[in-house]
Amino acid sequence: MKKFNQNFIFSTSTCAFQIEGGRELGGRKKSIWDDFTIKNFFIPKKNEPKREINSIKIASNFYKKYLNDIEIMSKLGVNGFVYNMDWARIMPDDSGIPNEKGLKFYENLFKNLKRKKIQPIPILYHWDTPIWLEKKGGASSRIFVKEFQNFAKIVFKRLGKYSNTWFTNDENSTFTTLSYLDSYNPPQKKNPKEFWKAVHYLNLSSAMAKKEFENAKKNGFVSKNAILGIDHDWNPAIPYDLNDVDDLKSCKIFNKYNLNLWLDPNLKGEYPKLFFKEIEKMNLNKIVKKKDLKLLKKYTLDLIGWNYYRPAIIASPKRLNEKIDWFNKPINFITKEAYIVFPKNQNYTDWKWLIKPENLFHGSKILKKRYNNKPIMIIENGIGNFDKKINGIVNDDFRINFLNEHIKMVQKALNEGINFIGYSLWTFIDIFSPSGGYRKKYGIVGVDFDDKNLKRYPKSSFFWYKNLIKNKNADWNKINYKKFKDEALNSLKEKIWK
Ligand code: BGP
Repeated sequence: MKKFNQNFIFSTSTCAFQIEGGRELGGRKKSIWDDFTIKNFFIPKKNEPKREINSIKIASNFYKKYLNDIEIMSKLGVNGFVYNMDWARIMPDDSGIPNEKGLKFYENLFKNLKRKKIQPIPILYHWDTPIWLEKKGGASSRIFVKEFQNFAKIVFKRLGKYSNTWFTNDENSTFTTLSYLDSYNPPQKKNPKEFWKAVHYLNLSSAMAKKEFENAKKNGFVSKNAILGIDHDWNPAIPYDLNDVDDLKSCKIFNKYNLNLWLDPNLKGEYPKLFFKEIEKMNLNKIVKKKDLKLLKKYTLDLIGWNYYRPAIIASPKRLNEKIDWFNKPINFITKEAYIVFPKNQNYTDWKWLIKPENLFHGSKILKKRYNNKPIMIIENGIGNFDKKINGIVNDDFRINFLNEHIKMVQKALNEGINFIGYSLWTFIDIFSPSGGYRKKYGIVGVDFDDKNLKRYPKSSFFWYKNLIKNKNADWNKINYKKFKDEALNSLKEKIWK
C-alpha cells in the first residue's frame, strides 16, 4: 500500500451551528438555524432513530471549551481541523462592519490550533445564513453574492494568514435541496424557482470569494500558495441492476444532477447543459447574466472537498410500478429520470444510510478524470449511530470498522494516483445533528449532554484514529479493539477529559 506522505492531512471536521453554542454571546446575532430549532423543537421517543430538533443555544459549548478541545485534538495527533466560521458571529447585522468579538474568537481559535501544529481548514459558509440577510432574500436573492463577497474579504484579511487550505461552501446541494426544494431545513422555502436561484447565487458567491482570495494574496493577507476549494456531498450512483440499460442510463443522469451541477460551475467555470434546460423550464433565464458566466469562468476554484458518507442505488422510473423489495419509497429531488432506492439486501446504519466504502474509491477516479486531477480532500466521512456508554467509555467498534474501511479506500486511491491531499473525519466530538439531534452520535470523542459542563470522554475510536495517524502506513486489516478499549479506559484519568 502507498504511504500517506508527510504532508497528508489527517483531520476532523465540524460546523459552528452544530458544535459552537454561545449563540447569544460575544455580540452574535441570530441566524436561520436559531429560529428554526426553537420553532420546530421536537424530541422523539428514547432510542428512536428519528429526527430530533433540539436547542443549539449551547450545543457542545465549543465556544467556551475550545481551548481544552484543542488539547484533546493535540493528543489525537491530527494536523488539521476543518471548521466553518459562523457568519452571524462575524457579521451580526447589515452594517457591513464586522463584530470584533466574533473575529477575535476565530482568531484565538486558529492561533491556538496553530500553536499545536494543527492547521485550521476554514469553510466560509455552512448553511447558516444570518437572519438580517435572510430578511433581504437570503441565498435565493442576488444580494447574497455581494454580502458573501464582503464577508469573504473581511475573513481573508483578518484570518487568511492562519491557513493555506480554505473552502467557500459546505454542500450547496444538501442546503438547497433540503431548504429550497423541501422544507426539511431552514429557511424552509420549498419552491423550485427559489431553489434554482439559490443554486446560481451560491455558485456565483464562490467565484466572488475566489476574487477576494486572489486580492488577499496580492495584499499579503493570504499566502501565495494557499488554495480555495468547494466542498460537496456527492453520492456516487450505483445501478439497481448492473445489467439493466435503463438503470445505467438513470445513473448517468443522477451523476449529472448530483455531481456535475454542483462542481462544474466552480471547478470548470461553466454550467452543465442541464442547468440551462432547468432554468428555462422555470422561466428563470434572466437570473443568469452574461457577466456571471464570465466571472464563473475567471474565478474557478483549486480544490475538491468531498463529503463521502454513502453512494446512491439508482433505479430508472420504469421500476416505480414494479413490486420491489426495498424498505423506503424511492426518492428523487430534481430529475424524474432517476430515483434513489433502498433495497433491503444492503448494509445500512440505524438511520438507514447505506454503507459501501468501495464507492469512495470508484468515485475518486471519476473526480480525477472530470476535474483534471485537481487535489481532493475528504472533508466529511463518518457514521451517525446510537452509542452505548459503559464504565465511562463507548466501545464503538462499528465506528472503527466504518472509518477504517473508508480510510483504506483513500489509501487504495492514492495507490492509483488519485490526488488525495487529506482525510477529515466527521466528527471530532458529539454535536447537534440536523437529522438526529444529539442522539445521532458521530464523535470519536463523546460529550455527556447530561453533565452541566458537557464533559468530554474518549471513545475507542479516538484511540484507533490516534494510532492510525501515528502508524499511518500500517496494514489496518487487523484491528486490536481490546487495545483501543484499554487505552480509552486508562486515559480516563487524564485531566483533558472534562
Ligand atoms: C453533512 C453536513 C454535516 C453533518 C453531516 C451528517 O451533510 O455537512 O453538517 O450534519 O451531513 O448529517 P446528519 O448529522 O444529518 O446525519
